[in-house]
Amino acid sequence: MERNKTARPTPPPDLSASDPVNEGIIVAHHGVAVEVSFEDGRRRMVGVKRNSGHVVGDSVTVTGGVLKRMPRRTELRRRDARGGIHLVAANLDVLGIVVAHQSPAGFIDRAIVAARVAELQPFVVVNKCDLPDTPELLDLLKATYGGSVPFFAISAANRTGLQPLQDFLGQGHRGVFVGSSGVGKSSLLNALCPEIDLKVGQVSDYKNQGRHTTTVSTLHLLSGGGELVDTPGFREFGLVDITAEELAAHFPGFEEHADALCRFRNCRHRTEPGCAVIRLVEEGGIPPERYATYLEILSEVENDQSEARSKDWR
Ligand SMILES: Nc1nc2c(ncn2[C@@H]2O[C@H](COP(=O)(O)OP(=O)(O)OP(=O)(O)O)[C@@H](O)[C@H]2O)c(=O)[nH]1
Ligand SMILES: [Mg+2]
Repeated sequence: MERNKTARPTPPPDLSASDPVNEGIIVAHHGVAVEVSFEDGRRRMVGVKRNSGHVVGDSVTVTGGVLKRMPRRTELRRRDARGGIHLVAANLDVLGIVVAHQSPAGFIDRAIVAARVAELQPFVVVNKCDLPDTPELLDLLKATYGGSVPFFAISAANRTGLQPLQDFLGQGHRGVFVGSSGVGKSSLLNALCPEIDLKVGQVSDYKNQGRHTTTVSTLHLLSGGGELVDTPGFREFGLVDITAEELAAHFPGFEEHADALCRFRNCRHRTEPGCAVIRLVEEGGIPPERYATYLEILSEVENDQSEARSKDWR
């Protein structure tokens, strides 16, 4: 019988179609592979391209070794000192800003604004409250941020102050801890949930911000409820795609006075007539150093906006 020359060879059976579609969450990112935790509790490493854009917290499906990302509910981005943009994690509800020893100038403010714009609830954790130099820092930070965001004073080493944070996270939030290297993010996670047993830095009270103990972001289920991502330390929380109006609305400390309305709805609190923020600074209701920090961040945001606009024109 003459062969039909136009007939195509029979395609191989589509094995992937018979593979079950497994839904899971990325719980660790190792550059060219991610660890996925599936709904039935299994875990598996799945290969990805370097810089594939996947991040811890991403909901994914895995079919026959192929990973597909689902749309994100929230994403938190930051800019580093060299201008590089990083995704911190995906599908978060809360952002835990961890500090110890010193208040990293502007870091807390930028992180709070970034979280609020991304529709995450920010909170501040002051760790190492057992150390003698902490009470002053605690007073300063509490006065600055205590009225704006949930605020927790903790010693991971002595396990004091943990219960209020446990109650907060136990409401079912997925959160992330960010902050400089050595502030005790991994130690806090271990204190909240000892089974996690993360590696922590060697010296118990070192102030060296240069050494990184955690090198990979990892997501953990807390036994008291909620989920937390531990991240490698970083010092820069540069804002990404934030407008001056968003900064003006979300800068911590200004929202407390939201009822003292500015004349203009989109007031940037710089030179506008009838600005309630400027009036409050003059009357002593807002400390001048907080206003100075605001103006510094406002200039950055305005520069970014005009750079973005001139790129659009090119
Ligand atoms: N005194 C004191 N030391 C602490 C406390 N919490 C953590 N430390 C110590 O601080 C050091 C750094 O802790 P880590 O948990 O590794 O800090 P980290 O923020 O995870 O650091 P990176 O992973 O490098 O970002 C370790 O030596 C801890 O033992 C605390 O509450 N009090
Ligand atoms: Mg760590």
